[in-house]
Amino acid sequence: HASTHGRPGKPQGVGARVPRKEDARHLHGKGNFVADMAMPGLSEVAFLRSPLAHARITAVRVADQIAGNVFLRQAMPDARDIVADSTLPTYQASAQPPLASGKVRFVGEPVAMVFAPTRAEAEDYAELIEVDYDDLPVYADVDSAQAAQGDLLHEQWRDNVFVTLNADKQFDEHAAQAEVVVRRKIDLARQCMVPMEGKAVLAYWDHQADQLVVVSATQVPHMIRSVLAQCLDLEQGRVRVVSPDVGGAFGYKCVLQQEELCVAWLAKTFKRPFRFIEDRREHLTAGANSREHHYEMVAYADRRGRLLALDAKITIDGGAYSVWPFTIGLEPGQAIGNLPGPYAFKGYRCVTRAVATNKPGFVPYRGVARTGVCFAMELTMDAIAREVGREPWEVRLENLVQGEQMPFVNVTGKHLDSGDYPASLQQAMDMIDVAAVRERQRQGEADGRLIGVGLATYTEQAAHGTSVFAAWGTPVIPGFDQATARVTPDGGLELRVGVHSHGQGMETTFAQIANEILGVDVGSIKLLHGDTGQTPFSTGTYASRSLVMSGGAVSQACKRLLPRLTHIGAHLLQADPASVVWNQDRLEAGGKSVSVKDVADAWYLRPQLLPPDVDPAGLEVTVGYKPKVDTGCFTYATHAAVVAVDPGTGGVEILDYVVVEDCGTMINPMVVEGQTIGGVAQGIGTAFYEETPYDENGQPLASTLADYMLPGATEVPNMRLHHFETPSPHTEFGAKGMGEGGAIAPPAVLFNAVNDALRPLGAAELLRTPLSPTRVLAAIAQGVAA
Ligand code: MCN
Ligand code: SMO
Repeated sequence: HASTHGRPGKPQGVGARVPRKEDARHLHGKGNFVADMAMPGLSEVAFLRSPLAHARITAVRVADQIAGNVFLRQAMPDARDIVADSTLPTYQASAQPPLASGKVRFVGEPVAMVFAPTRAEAEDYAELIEVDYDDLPVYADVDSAQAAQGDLLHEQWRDNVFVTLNADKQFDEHAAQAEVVVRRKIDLARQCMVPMEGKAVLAYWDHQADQLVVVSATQVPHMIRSVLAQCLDLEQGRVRVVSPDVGGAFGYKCVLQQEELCVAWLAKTFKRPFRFIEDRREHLTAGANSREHHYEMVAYADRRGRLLALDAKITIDGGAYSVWPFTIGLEPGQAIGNLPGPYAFKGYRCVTRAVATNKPGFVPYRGVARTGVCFAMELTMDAIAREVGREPWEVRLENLVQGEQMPFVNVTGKHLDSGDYPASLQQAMDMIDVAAVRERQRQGEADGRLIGVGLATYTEQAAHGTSVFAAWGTPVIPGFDQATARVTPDGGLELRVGVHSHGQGMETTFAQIANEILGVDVGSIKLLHGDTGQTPFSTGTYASRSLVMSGGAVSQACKRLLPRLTHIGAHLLQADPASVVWNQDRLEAGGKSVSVKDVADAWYLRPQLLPPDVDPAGLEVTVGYKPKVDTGCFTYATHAAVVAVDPGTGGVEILDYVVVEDCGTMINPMVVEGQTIGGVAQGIGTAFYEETPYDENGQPLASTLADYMLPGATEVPNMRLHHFETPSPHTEFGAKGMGEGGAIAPPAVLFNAVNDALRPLGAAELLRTPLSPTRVLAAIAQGVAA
């Protein structure tokens, strides 16, 4: 690894491989998750869920002995439906009731809510509820939904389309120059996120604060407070949202979940504690889905493989409801804007739409639309290479934005801020040794397997701000993020941020930022996060924004504390403030020194020692920050893999996997590597294993982890990572966000590698996730037959 070891004199500062502070707690089983919490009088909640994908509810019968424990939509008139509105011109908003009302729109939609002292009892009660349904036509895929006549998902809509977006940038003039035209249909399966902890929420009434407290496994506590206050008709000050330890989120927990609203309503209504813990079956069948994109790509290129224009049609299966706050508009918005990725072509036409179907709603998932667009773009790049008879990397080198062109505004107006994309490709080729792979292919493998190499380069727009979100039309638009930094009476440091760390390691990395500026030992720095009662406002953790935004605010807050500490410290040393120097957390002058602790001691307990002109704001700062531009910073990477395909069984083994990534200055390279490796593991799942299939009646076919396959330790190979560190010109320390990137490229890389391996057999190209052995064998059979 090209590693950084902290700057001289700053062994815990920016760039240091500080072990994660949070790990000791988790490794010793001391984490505190919603399911760990105990409370006197706690009731557990279960939901009766729809067995049908699209039907009218004609009657509900609840046995008398459980009537007091069961709630239907009409019992909650004071709760509003969840409506994620958008300013996109063609957008049609859905109204998602907390419990189905009148009709159901997907299998698993909650119809009734039941509480009891235990979850088992609540489930038993739910079985005593009888519901009569009248079938409606089921739209289980985007084609049937778009062809619908009458009986739309949402009665008042024009058609079953949430939103349509169009782009046309000098398409005709550039396409007209083309010498070759390459067409591909490319599809990504529907899948779930499967965090270790599903959705979990506990709500109670704090009588002392006269406040509804909602303890929720969420990435976005402040936003959940806003929307719950709105949906429950409470003042914001009457709601506190706390996000405790969260067992992975990956986007699933950045939206309001209807169960969250239901449980909060119970606590508001009955002024006592209620809890809901999603089980695995609920997650896989009724929880949110993601990734399902369908592409029709037409690439116009010259004979060298230089892409001149791209025509793309992208159809996204949005499920039944648009999620709050991002709306389903986020997905086509990001897809249409990010499809060109790292490439410099000039002609672009794209129409993308999100279609409503009778499936659970579509939630952003690590990488968001970029996993889909990278898959489509990179498979198309390989298809162009085949067409013009060149190596895939040669074609990419023709098309990538060149290092000396940076900063570069691409065809969709993305402000690519820094870096050298071709250099990352070259580095990945060197590490994976493409020449050696080609030689090995010529020799053939003793065991009869076929070897293939694949690569993909992508951009990861991260920490994008106000203008970008405004263009996506979402009701929540991030602006400044704030942080509070406070020197505690014992000389430690307390940081407060409104984002939430649920595995990203911010308790460590934010402490490193503070250490870089104030020298306080990382062990004495405490990060308070994820509690609207204790932290300044932030829209939360998503879009790989926390480090740049909240970390930037931490940096700014510490920089404002520094002169105050210096001023008091110099006075204690009886030195001229201009003559003192900081060495770690000690201030030195004339052979004497005082520590941050001494300064804190003076401020809190010995005010007689303070300088007469001391700043009365003391040792606490709250400051807002956003980067110099709000167009985001563009992390990028090239991933490359070598695979071996067994043409007899269709089995694929990953022999080698390399990542060359550039997220600007790394705060902690070990954390960056952990984030990358975790993301790649998820990307391997998308490529090879994960799928939530639905039959034509809208019935989910993978309802347990026996049917829904996840990669385990044996499916995730060791990876070799290499870092470039091109600082972003727009952010504190030049750091760029990277939390999603690992999950973007693997499907593209692995499909390209498998297709490369299968070429000698004349196999059909594999263009649809997941890449199962059955599909590999079918591609071989199809190709040979053709
Ligand atoms: N980091 C760094 N140097 C950089 C960039 C990042 O050291 N140049 C560190 C940061 O300090 C932080 C981590 O890497 O500790 C990720 O930072 P960032 O890129 O800002 O991403 P966020 O913290 O905003 O996390 C969100 C991102 C998203 S959107 C998803 S989805 C995702 C992901 O993070 N979900 C995760 N990684 C996850 N990791 C875990 N374990 N669990 C999830 O649910
Ligand atoms: S999918 Mo990540 O929460 O942006």
